[in-house]
Amino acid sequence: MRYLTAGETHGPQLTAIIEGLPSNLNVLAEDINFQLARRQKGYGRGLRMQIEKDTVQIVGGIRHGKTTGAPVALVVENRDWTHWTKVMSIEPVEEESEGKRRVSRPRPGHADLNGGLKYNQRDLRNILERSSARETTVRVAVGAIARAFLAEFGIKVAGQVIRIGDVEAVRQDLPIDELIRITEESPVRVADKDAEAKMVAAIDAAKADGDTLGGVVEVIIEGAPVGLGSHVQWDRKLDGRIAQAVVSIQAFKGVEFGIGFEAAQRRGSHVHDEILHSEDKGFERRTNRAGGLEGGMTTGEPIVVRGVMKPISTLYKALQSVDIDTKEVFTAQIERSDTCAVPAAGVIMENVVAWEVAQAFLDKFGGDSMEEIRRNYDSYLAQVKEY
Ligand code: EPS
Repeated sequence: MRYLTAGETHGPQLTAIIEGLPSNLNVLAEDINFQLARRQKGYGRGLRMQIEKDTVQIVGGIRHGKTTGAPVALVVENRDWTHWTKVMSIEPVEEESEGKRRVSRPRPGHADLNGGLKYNQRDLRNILERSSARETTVRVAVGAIARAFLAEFGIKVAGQVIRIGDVEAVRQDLPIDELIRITEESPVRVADKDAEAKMVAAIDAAKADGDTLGGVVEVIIEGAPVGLGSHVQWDRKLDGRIAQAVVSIQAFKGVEFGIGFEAAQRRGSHVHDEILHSEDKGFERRTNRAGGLEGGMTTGEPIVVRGVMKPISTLYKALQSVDIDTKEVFTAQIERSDTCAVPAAGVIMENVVAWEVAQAFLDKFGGDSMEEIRRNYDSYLAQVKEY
């Protein structure tokens, strides 16, 4: 199973094609739209989110609410496109319009300069239009389908914001449904109420200074069976695949599982999870410091993964850069930006991690229809029970 996306932030639409979904999976546009709406929320977003109201159009692969096994094609329109039809015109334009909204001043922290040099583009708009985090819209739409698939097997996905700037939440160990309910009501998707107020204040303070804030988000996937992924080959290790997916989210710079980087400071006896067995529950771990993954495979415990998002690099508080035409030093100016997109990034991360787990699930129980996958899954569960 794989997918590709296309589309620019101020172009007409974002598009995704998913290949390899089994047939007979129930997919409703409203479930995808629910995820898209979650991504648009969050305290600290800028004016663009007031223009957009992201809604999916399913334009292939689904009939009467079910997949047919054919590639699924998804489209989300950019409402802002109406303001950019000339600048982003697909057809050639007359010369005087060509330079309109041309970008010659690369912003530090963005793809602008590297992309301009690499693709030999003198208008850096040709880089920033595609590197923009707007692209995550359609990745969330793809992830919504992965979630629908996982839900068929009782696998649940949740997320919580752990840090915004210097404010760290006290991690709440709540039942997953409770965690989903509480974070959904929070403007910063955090379960710790004290931290919530401090995070909102930190975003206000950064905004007043023309600055931006990053943070840490955590995703929890509960109900995945033991044995997704594999130890036998580097590119089949599920933690490796999840790490790649998380760091591929715009502005993400790091990833950790379970106790993560803290493991470096602890002795082994305080890192590894002891193994238990009982008649009714089978094998279990006493703790879940590994974050549900050992040897590149799921242990059957919840998958717990955190991603680090750097502060958004489009700053009102200008940083120094160099104009690509004149080679003169300047301090960058911008028109609009988000102050903090960490809550939205949490939703994006939930959806990209869900995709990786769904893909590993399909790798293991592969079949062309949901019925075939279910048979394979049930037979595997019986084998694990007998072990
Ligand atoms: C983004 C810049 C802003 C964000 C955008 C990502 O857009 P604009 O330049 O149009 O103001 O709002 O995020 C989205 C549009 C979105 O849907 O999340 C960037 O440069 O990455």
